Amino acid sequence: MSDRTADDPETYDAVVVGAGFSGLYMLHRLLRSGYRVRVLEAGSGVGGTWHHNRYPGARCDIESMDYSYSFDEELQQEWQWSERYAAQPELLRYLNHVADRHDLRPHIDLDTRVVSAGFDDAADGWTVRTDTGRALRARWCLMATGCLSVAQVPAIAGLDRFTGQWLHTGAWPKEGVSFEGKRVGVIGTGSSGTQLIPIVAEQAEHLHVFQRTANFTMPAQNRPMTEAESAVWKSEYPQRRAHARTSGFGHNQPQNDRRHADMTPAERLAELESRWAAGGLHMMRAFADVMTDAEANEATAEFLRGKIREVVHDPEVAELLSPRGLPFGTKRLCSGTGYYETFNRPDVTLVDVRSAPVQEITATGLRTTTAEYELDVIVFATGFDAMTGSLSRIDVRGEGGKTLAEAWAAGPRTYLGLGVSGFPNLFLLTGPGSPSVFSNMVNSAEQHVEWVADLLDHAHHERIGRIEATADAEAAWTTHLADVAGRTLYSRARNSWFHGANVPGKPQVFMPYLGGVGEYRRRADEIARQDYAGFQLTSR
Ligand code: NA7
Repeated sequence: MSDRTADDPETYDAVVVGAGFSGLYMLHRLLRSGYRVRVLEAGSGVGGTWHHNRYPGARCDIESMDYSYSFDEELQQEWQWSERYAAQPELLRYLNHVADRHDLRPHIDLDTRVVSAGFDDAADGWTVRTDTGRALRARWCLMATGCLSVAQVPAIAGLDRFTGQWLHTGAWPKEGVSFEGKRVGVIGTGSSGTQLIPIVAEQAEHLHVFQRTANFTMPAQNRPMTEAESAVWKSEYPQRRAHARTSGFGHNQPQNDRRHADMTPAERLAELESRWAAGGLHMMRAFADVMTDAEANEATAEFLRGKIREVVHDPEVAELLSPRGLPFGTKRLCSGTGYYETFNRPDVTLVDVRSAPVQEITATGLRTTTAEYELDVIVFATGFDAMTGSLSRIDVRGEGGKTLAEAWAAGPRTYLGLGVSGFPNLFLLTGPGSPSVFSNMVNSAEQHVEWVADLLDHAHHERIGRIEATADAEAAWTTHLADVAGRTLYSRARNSWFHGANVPGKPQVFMPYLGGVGEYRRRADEIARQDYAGFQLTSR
């Protein structure tokens, strides 16, 4: 159903930026509708997050049976996940399989970074330029650039002088890294750090963990996925996928609908223990009001501190590992294996860089305000310029040459996290303002892809050449987003990447939508039914 002239080999109906979960499915959907599509991917392979995050221990924290595509019934019946939570190599194999299975590779350019995207008012289309010197033209520009794809290495003085090896978890070398016999320092104790630390500890001669903020790390309770367990899931997929789509977070973890105050002390304890035993992110759903009521939240936090004290032998280390001062869950809950146990090892030292910050990297290690550490390898598990970082690194210019950086100077403003006023025919997949990182990303990616694909099909049939979020719709959505976040404890914990606090100079705005995956989908579908209310659709 191509609607562009095909004379110019670099003219397409749609350009998709990124070949991760969103980009691959977007490509598949558009090809199925008969569009001419090109996908541009900066990495040397498909897979996005799972191509780049190859650090030892990298693993999804949503169960694989949920964290997988639902659009291909045969695929979801055939694919056998080996573990409850798939590790990075298996996820990457899965995404490569999808690329082959649906013959997507001929439409993807790897090792191709998009440097700019400019809207041409007269042509109602975009020109997308790459670091390989190409200029692709397309009516629709679809940003599938990921929420956590720009690695954030802190600006610590002296890194250029370091004579050892340094790495960031989010840009891990394909050939891997050996820590055998090495003195290793890991900076950062978020999801990546807490997954990596137990594995590095097993190999390194000595491991120093430089912790600025303690995070709660749940035992993942990972285990092999038996065929029997998998068969039950597969037979129940119709109901389970349907449930995930209308749930709060896009997966099948059960939610306790009772408020903390409405339960007896014995019931609360039983609930918390069962969540601990279930592992992973189950604790986030322990009480209906765990993220809105300070008492429910603190009870959960104190239960977890008790678990840390049970595991960690040295009471001072246990206390240092115990998060305080931030409500439970307002920094992303971590899920790992053997994390707290690692600090009982004689060859692992926890260093508090909150009270004595890292001052500089030296030629042979690292110096805090109170001590110096000799290191052969420094691993930065220091996170990402989340949600907007991948977009802000592209020079995106909309109507009248206005840049996205200007439009978002005070923080991202979107309509549904999908459209931006002043940037017609540009769609963000799992963008800021959508549930995205507050959901099973695969579920959210599928929902955005299907919503956008339906819109583009509608545009084709109705001969619509231009689609743009109105300023009013964008303003109302931005207000709604902030109102929803304001009703939760997240508004009390501004020191997180959800607010952009981890990137110096970044506007401090709560970026993901907290209204829930089901509610978000309901609203998005309703908007589509109302002829895409809030978007201005203009005929060609
Ligand atoms: P996160 O969750 O952003 O964690 C980064 C960690 O690095 C966190 O503990 C930070 O401490 C720490 N950090 C960052 N900069 C510094 C400096 N300069 N000094 C000391 N410590 C520092 O990133 P992850 O990769 O672990 O996880 C990202 C998401 O991926 C995760 O939430 C899941 O959704 C999957 P801070 O808390 O800022 O004090």
